[in-house]
Amino acid sequence: MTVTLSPLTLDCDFDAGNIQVLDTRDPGRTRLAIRADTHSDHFQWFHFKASGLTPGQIHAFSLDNAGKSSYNKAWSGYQAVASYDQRQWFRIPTRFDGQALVFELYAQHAQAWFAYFEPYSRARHNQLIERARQIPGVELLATGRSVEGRDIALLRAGDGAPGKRKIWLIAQQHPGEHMAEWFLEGLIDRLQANDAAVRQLLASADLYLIPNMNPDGAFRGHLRTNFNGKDLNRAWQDASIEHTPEVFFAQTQMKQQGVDLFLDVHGDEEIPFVFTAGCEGNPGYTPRLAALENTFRTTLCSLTADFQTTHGYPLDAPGKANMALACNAVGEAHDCLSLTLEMPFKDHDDAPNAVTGWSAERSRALAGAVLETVATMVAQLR
Ligand code: GEM
Ligand code: ZN
Repeated sequence: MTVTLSPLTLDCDFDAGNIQVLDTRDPGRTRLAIRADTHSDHFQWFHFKASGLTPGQIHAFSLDNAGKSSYNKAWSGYQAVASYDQRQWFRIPTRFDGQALVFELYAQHAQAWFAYFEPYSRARHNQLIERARQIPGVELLATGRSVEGRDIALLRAGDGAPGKRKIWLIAQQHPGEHMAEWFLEGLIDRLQANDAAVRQLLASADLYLIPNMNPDGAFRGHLRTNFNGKDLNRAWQDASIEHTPEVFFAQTQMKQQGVDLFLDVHGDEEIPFVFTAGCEGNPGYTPRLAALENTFRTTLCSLTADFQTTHGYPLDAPGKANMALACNAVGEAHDCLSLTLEMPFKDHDDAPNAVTGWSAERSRALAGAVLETVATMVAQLR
């Protein structure tokens, strides 16, 4: 029996939306392209809605410019995510031919959303901040402003009393790395639970949290940059209110409050594992800091199968670190344990999940293990 598919309607005019429609004449294979970040050549993040799907039929979508994206080697082994309700997301069959990334949905409903990773919306961010402010002991300590004027919330859990260690976590400098704010949501969930590990931690430390460092880029469906096309994780040596107010705000607050442990939460396009990168290339790197990095990694490995230390970025040679990166700049300025935490856009191949790959849920759960890790280390930080 021949089934005539109705023409599809494509939409991305919403929070974190990104797609360019090239050709919808064949509803069985819609041709699309990913838009670049504003004032930048970076692109990789995509997120769009398709309506007019025919349940029971396969609809293919082709991102024709994927082969020219920022991390075009990352598409091999990658599977796109889809959702019928924007809550339950699942991986779908995906192939990359060196030019186009093609993914297919055996439609169960007449509309679906597709994305590079499960998006974290601005509305959910606003709800998260308001929920956090209701947690006893948590306050909105300061609010920065992005280039376009969006709030950048700095939360503090704890009273800021003298002698308390200051634990900083920032997320989503790179706006397409939505797993980072899912991670911060998981951390705030644990603060709300106020379990033994949280109470142990907050007895001697305060948490300083910036759940989204790059609200303009996130809302605009960027991969890498802020509204000015600046990579915030290359701005920590020359941040300015004009070009990178997001970093300028965070650095100013860190100078005011102090930092005893810093975690910069990211996502990685290529490496299918959860891992950290440290400050081994910093001029001020010491055996003390090396030992703290090792303790963090060893402890986190013991607490979750969703972390490992075999795979990750190449180590920086001594004195050769790029000091424009947050992790390196903060570690050097505050002589503290400072790490970049990377979660995959693909899956954590030591403990794969065929249905979801790496996901929002696993990002949230990882935050709990990180919080427990930090709770065991507070007394060692200085
Ligand atoms: C990475 S951090 C790169 C760190 N590299 C080394 N060798 N320490 C970036 O900004 O490029 C973080 C990310 O984008 O996820
Ligand atoms: Zn990043």
